[in-house]
Amino acid sequence: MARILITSALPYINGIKHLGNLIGSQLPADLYARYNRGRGNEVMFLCATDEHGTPAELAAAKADQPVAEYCADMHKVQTDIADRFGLSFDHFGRSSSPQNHKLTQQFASKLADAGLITEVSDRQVYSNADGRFLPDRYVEGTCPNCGHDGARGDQCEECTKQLDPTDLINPRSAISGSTDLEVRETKHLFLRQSAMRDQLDQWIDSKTDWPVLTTSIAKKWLHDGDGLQDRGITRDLDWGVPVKKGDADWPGMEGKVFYVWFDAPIEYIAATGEWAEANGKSDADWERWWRTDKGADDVKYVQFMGKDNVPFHTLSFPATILGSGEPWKMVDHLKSFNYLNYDGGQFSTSKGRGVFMDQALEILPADYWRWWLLSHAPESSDSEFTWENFQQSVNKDLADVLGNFVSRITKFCRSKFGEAVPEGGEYGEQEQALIAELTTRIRAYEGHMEAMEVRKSAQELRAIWVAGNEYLQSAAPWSTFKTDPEKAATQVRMGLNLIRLYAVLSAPFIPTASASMLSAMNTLDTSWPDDVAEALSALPVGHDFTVPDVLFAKITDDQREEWQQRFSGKRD
Ligand code: B3M
Ligand code: ZN
Repeated sequence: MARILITSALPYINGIKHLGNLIGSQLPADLYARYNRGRGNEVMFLCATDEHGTPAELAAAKADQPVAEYCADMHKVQTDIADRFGLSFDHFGRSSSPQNHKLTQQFASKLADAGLITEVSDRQVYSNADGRFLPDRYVEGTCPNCGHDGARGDQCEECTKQLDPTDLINPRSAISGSTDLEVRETKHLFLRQSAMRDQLDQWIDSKTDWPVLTTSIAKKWLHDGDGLQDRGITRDLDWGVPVKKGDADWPGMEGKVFYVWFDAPIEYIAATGEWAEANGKSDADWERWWRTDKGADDVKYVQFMGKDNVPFHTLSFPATILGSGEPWKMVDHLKSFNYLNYDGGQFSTSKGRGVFMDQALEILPADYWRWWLLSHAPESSDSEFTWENFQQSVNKDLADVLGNFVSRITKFCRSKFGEAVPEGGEYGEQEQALIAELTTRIRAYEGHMEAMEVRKSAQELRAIWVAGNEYLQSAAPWSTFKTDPEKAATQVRMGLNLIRLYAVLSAPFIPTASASMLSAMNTLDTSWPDDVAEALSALPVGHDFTVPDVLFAKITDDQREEWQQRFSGKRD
């Protein structure tokens, strides 16, 4: 049994995420977590809300709430939505937790001891109109790298370049819109990333099995020279982890907090501590996932994220860990995603363009979305959500191929043999051929899942459903029954066993439908089909079942048009 540690990039606390965010990290991470649990591996799957920094402060100000209260409320909202999407986190934490405060301050202390932190008199943007410093997203302007207007002071979303507010051309305050800005001196801590360049370079070179998207982004920032500038890790803000050296005050840093991108990845570790506390576990129970001196050396650690987060996970966070000199578990495999676009443009949180997670669940259950998003994951390039494509894949894959199969076989059995697995005889030639085909396909499915090839996994799963349909079509028990009822019974027994098998294989993609299928088949047997022939005899003769409700309803043209209209513009 392997031990798999899985983290998804932490969604910012500022509002409900859209489907593009969901498919960029949390959903594929969930797929992988569910698959590994299904294979009997020990899984620790973590996520949390990313609560510090300017996004949180700006959103709280907009909601007219104190920031701590805003974050507590939004954490509940995000937890509930994650739950309803079937995101099976072992713990969904908060980067504002006491565990993260403590760990972040400890990391800073270790880095300082190692001589990797310097105190710099830094130049920061100050707004005369707002009477305060404007770190990160408090400043907006034109990207010096690609010319995109609307780049933020921390990063350009368009070209992914990490920025400092002073880099922006034509800067303006995100609070007041004022352009009456000046640069003032203020003291800050800098992490000497440049001193760790060779170490990071070697570490990335050792990751030969990483996707090209990941390594190319990392290498670009490493070798362009400016990717590994020393980075300011403190800010003039009220909300965040106070700058301390472990438990001790840090002279000169009073009233400052750590930069959100310094504490956020540390929350991956801290969330595991939160998990331990919430479940009455000991420190040793979470440390065995993270400390290589305490049992974590046999852990496989996989991170999921959108491409804009890659530089922080391949350079900044590893610099924190390597620099601490402590034996923390580092990422083994980093799976990154391109962007999902929406109906001829981009998803936009600010414009309310596209479907947001709460709205999606108002119109259809989670499995419909999970299937479409995962089977169209933006892996090798950006991909696009269109309502036509969504309607087509739901109606074909889910309703026609899978749903129809389940409905046909259970209803036919009920009408001819009653609601129990009929006896018939041994599986014949046709069944053996099906078993052979499924064996090949299931082994391929496992290979794709293990390689985190999300689209290929979905394609293979669909092919597995199709194989069952084709079998049913050509075996045609409804005709066989007229001349050879015993043979028809054998075919139906195969069909019912296929439903259980499909429930097990499909659970990572469509957990709710899988649970309905298992419950209709009246079984708790979710064992993985290591031996397909055996798996297709799991439901014995005489085993009771029921005909399930319709698993997937088709999307009508009217619905499609209505939704297309509804999500095209400004969010109300
Ligand atoms: N919250 C950025 C994002 O949601 C950020 C990820 C943090 S992962 C440690 O795109
Ligand atoms: Zn840019």
